[in-house]
Amino acid sequence: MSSAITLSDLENCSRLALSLPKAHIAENRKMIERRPTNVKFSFIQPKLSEGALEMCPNAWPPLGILYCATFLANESVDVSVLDQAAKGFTTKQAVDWVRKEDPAILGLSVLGSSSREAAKIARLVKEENSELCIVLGNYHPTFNAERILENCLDIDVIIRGEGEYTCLELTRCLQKGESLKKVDGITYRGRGGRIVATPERRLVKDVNSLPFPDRSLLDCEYASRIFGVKTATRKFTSLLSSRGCPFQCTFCACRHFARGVWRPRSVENIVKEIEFLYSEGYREFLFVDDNFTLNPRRVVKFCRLLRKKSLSIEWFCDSRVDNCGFDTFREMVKAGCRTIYFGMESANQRILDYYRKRITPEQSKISAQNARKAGMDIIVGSFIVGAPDETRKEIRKTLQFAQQVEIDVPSFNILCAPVGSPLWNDLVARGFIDEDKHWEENVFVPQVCPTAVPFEEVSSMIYEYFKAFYINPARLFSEIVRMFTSSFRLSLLFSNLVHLDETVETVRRGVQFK
Ligand code: B12
Ligand code: SF4
Repeated sequence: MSSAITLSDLENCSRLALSLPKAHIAENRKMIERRPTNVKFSFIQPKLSEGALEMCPNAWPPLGILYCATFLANESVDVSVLDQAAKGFTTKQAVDWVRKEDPAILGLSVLGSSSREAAKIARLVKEENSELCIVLGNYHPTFNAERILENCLDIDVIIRGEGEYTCLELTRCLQKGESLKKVDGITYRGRGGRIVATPERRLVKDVNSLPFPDRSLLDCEYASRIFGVKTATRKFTSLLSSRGCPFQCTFCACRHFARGVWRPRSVENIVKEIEFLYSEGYREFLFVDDNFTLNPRRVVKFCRLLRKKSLSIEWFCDSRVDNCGFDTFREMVKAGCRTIYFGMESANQRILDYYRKRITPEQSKISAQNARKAGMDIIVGSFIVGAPDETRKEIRKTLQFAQQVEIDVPSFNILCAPVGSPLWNDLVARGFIDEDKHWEENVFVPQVCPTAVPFEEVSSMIYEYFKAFYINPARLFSEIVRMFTSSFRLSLLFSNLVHLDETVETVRRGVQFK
């Protein structure tokens, strides 16, 4: 490997600078920030660690590292990207890929369920090349920066929060051999192994200024699968129309990560990205925003502009149940929105209040009815069970509620406490989560909290519910009728049948409630 950054003392890092022609550096002092460089930054989205619950294998492209890599590429940094799970790569194959790419900096995008795999890759890569700079980013490292550096000597720098500008500044800093102290938003091992955290980086103010993530950096196709079932039928990708969310639901770390600020892209900018993707053959789109429908007026404006472009596309998004009415849903349907995913969470106001969700079960009912009336093809209701102190009766009430609301697909989740969420902090304070023990995993509340219904019991309640839901003759009949009035549903059915073996296999791997 040819990379040349010395990591024994990152604050004094200079070998990368020395590896560039000296005359070139001297000549271009002023131009140094924009000059082409031989610094290569490779990114990996590691697969889930062994034993982690796999819900949506190979579902959607890793937009986070695509945003960072595209941003760097636009600044003349050489980049490459690997989605380990989508490529089906083993740990060894991922390490082989790094050897072949031979970067100076390796960035790993990590959530709780992939943190052990990321550490494994870092270990093996460092064994081969101790001079490679290994950087971690995304939610898990943001909230565990010090702990990771204390526990994992193979990792050199943590990028906290949004990555685009920090990656670029880090790259330039390492290249020039300057002190990392200047780079906001990082935590690293400084002189004598002391852990240094620089000040928070400001959030990207103008999200329209960011380049569209270059999906061609990845050489794999995504099928959009939920629990193994294909949810898109044509060439598919995900995209992001806004960042952040002003709400503060207990189970969500978004508030802490994006500091409660919602930053929308302009509708013109979003439509421009869709038009570009359309020209690349993409026809189906999933918005992965934290809060896509926060401003219904913006949604309507987006839908109207999109319709003017007369593109033959379909798209899907999440929505809260408290901010859009029939008229907004109607505009969305007319503009090609086929599937909507509502965060309904619970049928019990007490539990909704505990989650600080600021909705009522009645709002969930009404939203689903409005979406149905507006002609939405598929309505997904997402629920969470297994909260501390939630009773069996309350769980059953939510399961029954999911039968009563106008949804086509119920999505049941057992409550997780992600690091960075208020729930994690609450369970740590109550002594149910031991940070030293649990920091590297995806913590399901019923597994750690004695006042929750035990995990296995919640799982089997959900499993029994699913059996009842899907073999309910009245529901089956209405779903079949809807199938024949919706070309989208028919094509989905067809698409899953054509790849039945694949679908069955991924469902088998994805559904582990049994
Ligand atoms: C799509 C998605 C998924 C997909 C992942 C598909 C994929 N290939 O990305 C699927 C469905 C598989 C998934 C699963 C899970 N997810 Co998820 N997911 C999302 C979602 C909706 C969008 C992610 C995204 O693309 N964002 C857009 C990009 C631009 O933002 P970003 O990823 O944050 O990236 C920026 C920074 O984080 C940083 N960055 C990211 N990676 C890297 C890497 C490097 C090297 C650097 C320097 C910087 C950097 O720079 C980026 C640009 O600024 C987010 C919510 C959200 N809107 O972000 C939740 C979210 C990330 N998921 C979350 C959770 C909890 C999960 C699950 C644990 C759910 C579960 N109960 O099983 C699993 C775990 C998966 C795992 N690997 O561990 C939480 C994470 C919270 C936490 N503290 O970890 C989020 C934030 C949702 C939430 N609000 O709570 N998820
Ligand atoms: S769950 Fe949704 S509404 Fe609640 S804080 Fe997270 S992103 Fe916002």
